Amino acid sequence: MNRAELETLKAEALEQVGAAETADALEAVRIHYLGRKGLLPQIMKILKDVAPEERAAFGQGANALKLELTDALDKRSLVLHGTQSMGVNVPAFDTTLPGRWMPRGSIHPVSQVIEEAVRIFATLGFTVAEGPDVENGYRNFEALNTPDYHPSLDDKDTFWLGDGLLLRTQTSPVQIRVMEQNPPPVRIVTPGRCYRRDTTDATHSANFHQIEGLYVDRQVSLADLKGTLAHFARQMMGPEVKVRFRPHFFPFTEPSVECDFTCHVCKGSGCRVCKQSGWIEIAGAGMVDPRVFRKVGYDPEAVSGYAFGMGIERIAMIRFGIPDIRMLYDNDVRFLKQF
Ligand code: 2U9
Repeated sequence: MNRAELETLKAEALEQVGAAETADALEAVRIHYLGRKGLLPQIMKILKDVAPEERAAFGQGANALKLELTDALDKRSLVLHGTQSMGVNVPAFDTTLPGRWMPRGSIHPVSQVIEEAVRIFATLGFTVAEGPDVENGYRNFEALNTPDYHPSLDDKDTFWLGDGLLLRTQTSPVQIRVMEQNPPPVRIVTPGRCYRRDTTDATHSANFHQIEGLYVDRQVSLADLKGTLAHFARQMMGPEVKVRFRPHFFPFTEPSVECDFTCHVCKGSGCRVCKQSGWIEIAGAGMVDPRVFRKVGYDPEAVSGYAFGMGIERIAMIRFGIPDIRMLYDNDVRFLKQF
């Protein structure tokens, strides 16, 4: 065998590597050329019979053949076994296999209402603030001008955790945190989970969601509050909804109001859903009590503000016609995927 024959052998070997369509066929090519009893070991054996003046060149040619062939085998093996991606061998993707079924989730109705409410208030300049579910009695009650003899502090209404900590009964402690840390003006909404020791029934859940709002600046008035809630009502329920305000009492606002929207079912004429009144109670609100401002270091002579709060589940039930609050927490996909 001479050098030219060696070149021919190399060309043949490389062609066979390229033609191998399976890993087994490729392995057969490797064994044929590089295996213990393969062609290349045999060539090495006859090296001593080659004429001395040709021997060095022949040896180099045989080595080059071995290296090139090994490289070509490795590369072809990668192609047959898989593709090289980010330095990792990924199994070859079999495009003939049927696709895997991936169930598509949907946004929970409670999250949908929160997203929509946040979007509406964002168009009015409100930003979102969030805080922890575990709070202390000071931020949940005292800073909100709720005296320690108030019934809502009772063990049968609030989940106390010990060491003066509790599960927040409203998201108002978030507003306290924001005011403690930022000078006025403040314009925030606080969506979040709240907890009350309520016995569960069709309209009550010990765990529910609120969105509250707070706007503090110079000369904020009750008229601003009414305009904001009326705008929210029309955006959330449709342009024909009407809004009314009734006097109320909350420890943290003065004056305080409750806000009703016309019934979405009868449009105000009276039906079973609104107990013939034509109205549905949606939100509580009012002008922030000066005592609350003093607690966070704001000057009630310099600034005023309004605050409001509403239950998300209640709005979700009205919007989607859900008759029982517990359906929102059963996590039955047949129910959830309808929204
Ligand atoms: C600060 C000062 C005042 C937030 C307010 C209500 C009235 C209210 C209820 C609606 C339905 C709770 O989920 S619900 O049961 N909320 O009636 N919330 S005013 O007032 C604040 C908040 C923060 C610093």
